[in-house]
Amino acid sequence: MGLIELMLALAIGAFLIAGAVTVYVRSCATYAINETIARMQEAARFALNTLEPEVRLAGFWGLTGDAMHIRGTIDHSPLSLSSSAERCGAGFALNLRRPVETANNTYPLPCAAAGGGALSGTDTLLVRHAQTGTSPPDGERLQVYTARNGQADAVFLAGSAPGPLAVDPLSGAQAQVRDLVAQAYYIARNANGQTGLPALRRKTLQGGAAGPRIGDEELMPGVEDLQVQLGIDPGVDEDGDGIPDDLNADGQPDRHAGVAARYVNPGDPALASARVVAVRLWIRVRADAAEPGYSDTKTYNYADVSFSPAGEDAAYRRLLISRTIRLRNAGPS
Ligand SMILES: [Ca+2]
Ligand SMILES: [Ca+2]
Ligand SMILES: [Ca+2]
Repeated sequence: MGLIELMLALAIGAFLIAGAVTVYVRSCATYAINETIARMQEAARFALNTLEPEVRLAGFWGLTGDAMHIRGTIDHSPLSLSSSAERCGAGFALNLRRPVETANNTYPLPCAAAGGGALSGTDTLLVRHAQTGTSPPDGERLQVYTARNGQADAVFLAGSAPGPLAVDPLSGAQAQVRDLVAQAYYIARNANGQTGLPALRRKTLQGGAAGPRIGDEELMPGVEDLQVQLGIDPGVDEDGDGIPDDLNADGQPDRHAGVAARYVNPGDPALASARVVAVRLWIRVRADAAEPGYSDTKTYNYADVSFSPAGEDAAYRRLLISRTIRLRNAGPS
């Protein structure tokens, strides 16, 4: 082999190695990006899968769908609770008339948000319902008693039910006791162990030897926005005058179709008389680290948000997903 051939062989070899290295580096970068996207998808899905069953059950109380006549609630002979059960307000556990309660772009609760405080501009979502399964009376937690005759329906806190728990041999249980569920979902500024990375958190009514109290837990780091809109059913307008019919003049529509006519932001004046039949959620997730060379130029438009990442913020990958959930207890009436 002459010198020229040798040089040529070396040059070709170097060229091939450089090519292989480039392919390797690029596939590593692609792998890292795919990992980031997969992690964000997993986080968003986990958040929505946690929220969905709770929202779906909102307003479920057991043998009655009507919270108005349940005693012990803030509207009807309210129970007196300890300060630790009332830390997030007396209505946190006892406002059964509002199974879905929301605050627009703010955190409204008197109890402090964990994780460095609530992230401004994010919505807060409160959900209340009875547990899907029945429980024996338990003096350590708030429970809901409902009976087929509706006579003693109540939220209670005692080792014994406020009414009989008879079982009819033909028609089964005549009354039920279920644990009361009350939760508030919000976005905190800091995840556990990573300052500056927002996280989805939840305050939850809990039981315990010292009585009911409010716990707080991180559900998913990386969730930087929670937005909520409510699907409202204004009431049936049979006579076609454009106003929901109220023949008995009690200020409330006489009938509901159980279908969302439109979606409104929390705090919309229409919520005062309309019924909430569906909840639409948006979860925006952010990667936990900035990506060198990446710049997100998208504008995210959803709910009442229009967000264009700028400066350093644009170097993070993001994912926005949405889900609409029909409330199980909001059928026609
Ligand atoms: Ca909002
Ligand atoms: Ca009408
Ligand atoms: Ca009416």
